[in-house]
Amino acid sequence: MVDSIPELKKKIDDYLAAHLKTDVDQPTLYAAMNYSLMAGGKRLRPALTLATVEMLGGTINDDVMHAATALELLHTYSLIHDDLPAMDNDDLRRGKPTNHIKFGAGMATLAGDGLLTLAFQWVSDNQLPPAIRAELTLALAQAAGPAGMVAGQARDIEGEHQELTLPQLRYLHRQKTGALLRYAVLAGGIITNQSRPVKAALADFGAQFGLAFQIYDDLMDVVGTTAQMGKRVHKDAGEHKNTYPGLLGVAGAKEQLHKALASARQVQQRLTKLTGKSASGYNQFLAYFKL
Ligand code: GRG
Repeated sequence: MVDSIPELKKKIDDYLAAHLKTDVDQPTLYAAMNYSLMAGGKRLRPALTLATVEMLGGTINDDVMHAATALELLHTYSLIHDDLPAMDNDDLRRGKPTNHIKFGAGMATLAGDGLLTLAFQWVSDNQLPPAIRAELTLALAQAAGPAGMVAGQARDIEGEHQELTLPQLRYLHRQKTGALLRYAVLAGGIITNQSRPVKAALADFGAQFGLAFQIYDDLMDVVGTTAQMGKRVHKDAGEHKNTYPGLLGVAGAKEQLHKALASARQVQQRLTKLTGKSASGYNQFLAYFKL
């Protein structure tokens, strides 16, 4: 039985609220890290990990929580750094002033650095079997680092001055947003010690979900509102960002979103065949995409 997303979110919120303080030894730094971490994120990434663990018959204990919520630390770092004046220069995130507006760019940079580093502490400092901790650490580094999210962000910055092709844009999205969501699902398979083919299918599901997620975010920048999104919208076009609606129009972007979702559903079926267990726990995540 898989918990609902609100149940998972509550577990994650409670765990983060209780555990961040122990590991941060400077009051302003703690305030800055805690400010963005507890600013009301949806917790989709660790929720995907926990739902995957439950779907595969695993139990959510403190060690699993420590490893799974590390990803939210890392995701929050990426948002703080993305909002900095030297990057996207945003003043609103999760419906609140961004970290550098509240704490200044120097402290915001350090809050991001602290969250990134602490994420690796949390995936490695728990009582899961050593081989599982090592595999999680490597997979997280590959997803978040210079062959994953950081590379995607670099492509994004450089791409502002050129029009990318659809395959280039898809690759950028896979790295920038998709890599962490792919890791989120894969991590559930690593924690429950699944076979190689099952882990490959989990990674595929996460990658398709991640692509859909970024296309949806692009679309919502065009058709959504600031109140819905908790951040400024209608920014991408003005900044000459490469986006799906910018390249294909709203209808074309919706078509690509539906394709990514159809692929994700196919992988869900493959997973059920491979594991003999229902993968319907993912349906609540696929319901996120409302157009
Ligand atoms: C700074 C190295 C570095 C990377 C930043 C992910 C990223 C790379 C930047 C974020 C840009 C962005 C807003 C992308 C759209 C998709 C996305 C990641 C949205 C935010 O994630 P949600 O919707 O946010 O899960 P919450 O606040 O709910 O956690």
